[in-house]
Amino acid sequence: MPEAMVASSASEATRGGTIQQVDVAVVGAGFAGLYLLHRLRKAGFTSVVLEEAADVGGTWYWNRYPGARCDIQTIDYSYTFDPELERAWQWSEKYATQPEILRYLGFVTDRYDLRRDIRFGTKVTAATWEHAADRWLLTTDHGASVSCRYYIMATGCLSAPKPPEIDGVKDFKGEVYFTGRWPHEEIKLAGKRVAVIGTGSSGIQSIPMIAEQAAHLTVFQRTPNFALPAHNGPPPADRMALLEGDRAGYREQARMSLAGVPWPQQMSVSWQLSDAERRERFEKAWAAGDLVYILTQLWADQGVDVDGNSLLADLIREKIRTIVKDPETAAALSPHDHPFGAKRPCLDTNYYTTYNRPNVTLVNLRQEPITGITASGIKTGKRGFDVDVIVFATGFDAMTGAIMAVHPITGRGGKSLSDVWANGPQTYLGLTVAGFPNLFMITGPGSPSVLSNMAVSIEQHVDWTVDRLMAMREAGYTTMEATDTAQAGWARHMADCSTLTLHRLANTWYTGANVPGKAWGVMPYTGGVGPYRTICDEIVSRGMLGFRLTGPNVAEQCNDGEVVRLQPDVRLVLNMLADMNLPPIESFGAQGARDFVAQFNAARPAGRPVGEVVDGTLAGADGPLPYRLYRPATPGPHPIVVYFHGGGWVLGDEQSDDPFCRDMCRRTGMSFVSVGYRHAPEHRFPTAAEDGYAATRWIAEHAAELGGKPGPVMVAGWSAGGNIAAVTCQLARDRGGPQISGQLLVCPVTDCTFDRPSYHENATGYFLTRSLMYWFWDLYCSPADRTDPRVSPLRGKLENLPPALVATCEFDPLRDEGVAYAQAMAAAGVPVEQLNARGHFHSSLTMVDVVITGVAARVQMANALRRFAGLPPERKEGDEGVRPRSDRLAA
Ligand code: NA7
Repeated sequence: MPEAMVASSASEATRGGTIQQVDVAVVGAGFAGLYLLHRLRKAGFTSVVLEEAADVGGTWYWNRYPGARCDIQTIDYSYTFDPELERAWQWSEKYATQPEILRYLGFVTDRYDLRRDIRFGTKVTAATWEHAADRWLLTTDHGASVSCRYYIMATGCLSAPKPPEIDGVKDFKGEVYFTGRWPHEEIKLAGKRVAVIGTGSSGIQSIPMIAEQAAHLTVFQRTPNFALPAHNGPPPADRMALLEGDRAGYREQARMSLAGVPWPQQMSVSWQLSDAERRERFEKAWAAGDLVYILTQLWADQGVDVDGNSLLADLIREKIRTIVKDPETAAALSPHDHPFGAKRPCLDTNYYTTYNRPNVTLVNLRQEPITGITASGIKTGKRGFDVDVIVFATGFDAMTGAIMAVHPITGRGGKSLSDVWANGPQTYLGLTVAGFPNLFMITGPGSPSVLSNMAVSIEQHVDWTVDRLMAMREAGYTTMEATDTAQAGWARHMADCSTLTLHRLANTWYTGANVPGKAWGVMPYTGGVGPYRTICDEIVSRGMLGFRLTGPNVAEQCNDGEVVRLQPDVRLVLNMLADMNLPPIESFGAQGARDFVAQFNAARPAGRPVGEVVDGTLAGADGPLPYRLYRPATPGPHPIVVYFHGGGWVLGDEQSDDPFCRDMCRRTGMSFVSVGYRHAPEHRFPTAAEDGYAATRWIAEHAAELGGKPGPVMVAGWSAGGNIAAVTCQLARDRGGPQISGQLLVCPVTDCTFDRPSYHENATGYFLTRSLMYWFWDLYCSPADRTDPRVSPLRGKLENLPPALVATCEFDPLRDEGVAYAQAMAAAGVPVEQLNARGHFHSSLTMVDVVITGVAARVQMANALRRFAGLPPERKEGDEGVRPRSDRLAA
């Protein structure tokens, strides 16, 4: 008999007794819990939903403060699992009010007859994994306990309000309200003196409404937030037409997008646009009144780069100054402590204009912190404010609060979830936790959740979870648990993803910084909704990778491992390349391959501006060679780096690593001279090496003419260019100069053997293939010459070489020869710094602005060059590892 049927009859028998038996227990009857119940029922699982509130709605049940609305367009913030349901409901507004959303959820509940399996007014007080039975036992504050095979938290991300954290609240004699627990009955504020503490979304939505009613409103603001006009009204005709024109396509595009709303990926970068073009885009976005639009559609670097971001933040601050008449108030309302979007921006209706009203006062808590609450009102360090009503819009213990703090959850071996998460949430996919079998979280920490359209993320999580339960039932498994390896891998992947965006640079509820004592870390998955979905699907297609499955009559299955070992943006690039299904580059022939690379490079984002770019000609080993000089914007003379491009001695030219040269020029404050050395097969070994050496000598001799600092130069190169740079250092040492003060070798070719492990492990699938390397070698160098140190520098004398930084990438056939060269130089007494870029491929570090996660490596490389030149390191906010100025918020 299927388990569902056993449980079902057990449930019948014990209903009204002390334990209710079900297959699945769900906590929460909001967006997630309702859809879960519907899917579970259809799949034949017996289920119960336990809900503390008196009715459905979840966050929309509790958050009924004046002005509460969604901030994703409502046509996107809807269920999409049933086209009939979509047709049966019409939203009246672009951003629906809380009452309308609550009506919608009630409508869905009734349409699918869900209420009969929801126990309202019932709070779970403890959840314990019972190992002998392989089931969860839940105790509740009302009615029967529940025994279930699977326990699913559909508790929402923002449902545990933060305590007030301010002394004296209980002494206050007036009325106190929390936006997150607003009373159901009408609250009369007319004629009253009202205080609002907090200016997040809840404060910003409610303040204009409260100001219209109150005799006087005093707003206590700790951190100003970016707010954008919602321009609410009927659902916009253009979006409706898109949706109705191809509903299935529109929904699918949302599912595969980054934020769960179907906007295309923006390609132009800020420095490609003029001031006027940027302003035009900004004005259009300001008029559009759409959070996801303004967060993603202005320029490609707005969400990933501090400079690109501040261009946008400046324009918003300018708007605030234009709207708010009092300059001091405008200044206090202007955010300066976080990048735009790093903290959840708000959508408003008349927020900033509200501060022009005579009955509204803003108190800047950064200048006068609240010292306490008294019987008559609020005291700051400077003054007292007598009020009749205090509204706390102070937010939530987000992401983990509703799961962890609400009731003790005890997993395998008596482990408590609070202990396991004491230093921050640990999950696999934000869905499961090692040590807690059969426990699932819908939109838990570690999933895109609050950085996405929740409706899309909820449906994906519910579908994935219920599909897994069905597959397990089919195969006879009764438990499913994440492995430690998979969970640790996910934590690494999460950390990698968090270098992609600027969320790590703000103290917010995304990072736990809003709750005193909470562990700091970016909790939502920042890699995007579409990539996340493909990862979840990949786990299934790879045999439930990272999960241990057991059952009474089947052999245990555990296909252990990490699902993503590549950096997130490298994964996207490689997937894109795989989708293009290109023939091997070597099949094009040398000229065809050069044309292909030129075409490929033409499609990449334009390089960043530097002070000056000058093309010229220098004397090579055997005639003139072109060069391109990149000069910093700072006054010179600058130290000079001689740069050799990649391309296997066959492809590329002095312009082909343009974005990398610009990036390094900006980061180091040094001039880069990229050399157009001659290529094979027209010019075989040792032409490239001799050109490299001759060019370095010429550049050193003409340093002053090039605007550089006379004296030693540095050399740098990537791939075959790294080979030329390494060889140049050996030749300069042996031929009496020029003086070289340091070498930066990025994924260099250093040896002619192909038997190191990286050549086998990464032979295919990572763009630079083993067969492409064979082809390069064949075109450049005959077998008899290959052990010559001018092409295999690892075989040369390594003493007395300039200090080096050797960068290698994990998924690169050349990795191990780079490591070998670094080790051999170090053994020969050369000061060597080794950089092993985890999760990167051969092109990662030079694909500036495409592989954003390469920034940490580029910072390290730039610092090494500065050190070689005798300069101190330079760090700027936004670089990897640079945290917000303070890890904690001070009032
Ligand atoms: P938020 O966005 O967390 O906002 C809470 C606000 O309250 C924020 O301005 C806080 O300032 C402020 N706050 C919190 N604690 C204090 C104390 N102790 N003293 C003074 N000010 C304080 O919560 P919301 O409910 O507005 O919005 C939550 C999400 O719901 C929102 O992002 C949307 O996704 C929907 P701080 O910034 O911490 O300095």
